[in-house]
Amino acid sequence: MLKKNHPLPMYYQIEEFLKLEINEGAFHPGDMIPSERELSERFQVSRMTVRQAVSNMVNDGILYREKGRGTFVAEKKIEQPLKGLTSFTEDMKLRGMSSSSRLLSFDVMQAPQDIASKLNLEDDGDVYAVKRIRFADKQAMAVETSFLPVSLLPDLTEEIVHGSMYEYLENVLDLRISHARQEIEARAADEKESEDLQIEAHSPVLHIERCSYLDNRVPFEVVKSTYRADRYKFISDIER
Ligand code: 16G
Repeated sequence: MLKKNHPLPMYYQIEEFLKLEINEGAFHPGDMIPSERELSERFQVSRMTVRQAVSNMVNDGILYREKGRGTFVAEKKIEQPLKGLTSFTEDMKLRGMSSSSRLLSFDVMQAPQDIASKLNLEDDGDVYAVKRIRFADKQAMAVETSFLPVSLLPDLTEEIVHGSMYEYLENVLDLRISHARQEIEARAADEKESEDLQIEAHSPVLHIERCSYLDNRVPFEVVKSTYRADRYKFISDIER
């Protein structure tokens, strides 16, 4: 099964073997994998080698450990291409997943300085601050706070943002969403974020800050989003 005198180290071969088994459905998300002892007997290698393979897979987010219980298969991460300006609702639909939102707050306020300058607003420019938890198949994926100019969307309501905001902009207001600029950073979730996303305190998250524009180059949204890093990864094609 494993090749002893192979240039690829044994722990690496074990990782590849276990990944294949997971992909082929021998283990499903949430299943416990065999213990170190069982794996070392099965592969005829030391427990150290097995430990190395399992640790690498835990670091890669393929497996997760629960203290005192064992090591389990994690759910596959959602792969989000860094191309195409799609809404959360569209993203989930594309994957055959259901999307929903929990509205945490819906306020109208004077735009904070940094938001006002990104949205090209004058001093007295009011914005909506819409904070939502976004769910995919009922699992919390992201917390998003969107800032949108009141002047552009005078009739926005709580009911509208329970559904798709982009759908409202495009289909009801007939606005054309065109492009965006975003920054992605790694962070540890703060207490509130871990509570909203139902993850352990200080878990890794991906923080995205994005400014989106209409086709006439008018900025319509600044969003600050926090995505679970254990469920999300961003993918891009690059060329040389
Ligand atoms: C995405 C956008 C967010 C936008 C939302 C609209 C990022 C980081 N954020 O989540 O800016 O408000 O889509 O989704 O991608 P909706 O149409 O489902 O409300």
